[in-house]
Amino acid sequence: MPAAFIGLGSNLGDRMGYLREALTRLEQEPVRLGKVSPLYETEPVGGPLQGPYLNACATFETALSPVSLLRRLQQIETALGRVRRERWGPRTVDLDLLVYGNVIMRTPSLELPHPRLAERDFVLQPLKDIAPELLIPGTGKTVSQLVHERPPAGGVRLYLASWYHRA
Ligand code: A4P
Ligand code: MG
Repeated sequence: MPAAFIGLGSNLGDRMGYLREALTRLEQEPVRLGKVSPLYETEPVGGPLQGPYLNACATFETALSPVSLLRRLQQIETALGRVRRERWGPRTVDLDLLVYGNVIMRTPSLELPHPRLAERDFVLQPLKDIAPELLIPGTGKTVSQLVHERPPAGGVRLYLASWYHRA
């Protein structure tokens, strides 16, 4: 089964509670959860003035296609009270599909790998914790290499190493 990697983020309300609930709901889908990264507190990138995020990454194996997986992630976001207002605005929970196997696709509703992955420390840092040797399709580079090429990550600090207990 292909391995999928997702990025989780929250900067509204009970941030850690939302991220835990998102993973618990994901475990109710036909997926086999693998590693979950530590939780980082991160300064917001882009968008309006907003509070700090908690970010993490997780990996799982799944037989769901990329499109059905994205749909389920969006359903979980909605169920957890995500209201889409402005792009890059504050949210209770954001679930981004970062990488799905070696799939490369560019459609309006789904781009794989996630187009902004390589320039975001709040994604790269937790992703490196769970998959340093993961080759990002289309870049020819591993997560470790991408991290190495970035200026030292400011605005990303370890918040909690172990925060998710499997359902
Ligand atoms: N979409 C296309 N490809 C994907 C993909 N691989 N994964 C489409 C998920 N969605 C994908 O997303 C907008 C549209 O992207 C969807 O309709 C989907 O079909 P959205 O979640 O509705 O809106 P958004 O999250 O505000 O926009 P976007 O462009 O996904 O923003 P990002 O890149 O997710 O950035 N700062 C910190 N520190 N931490 C954060 O987590 N997150 C953001 C959002 C901004 N700043 C942040 C953080
Ligand atoms: Mg998003």
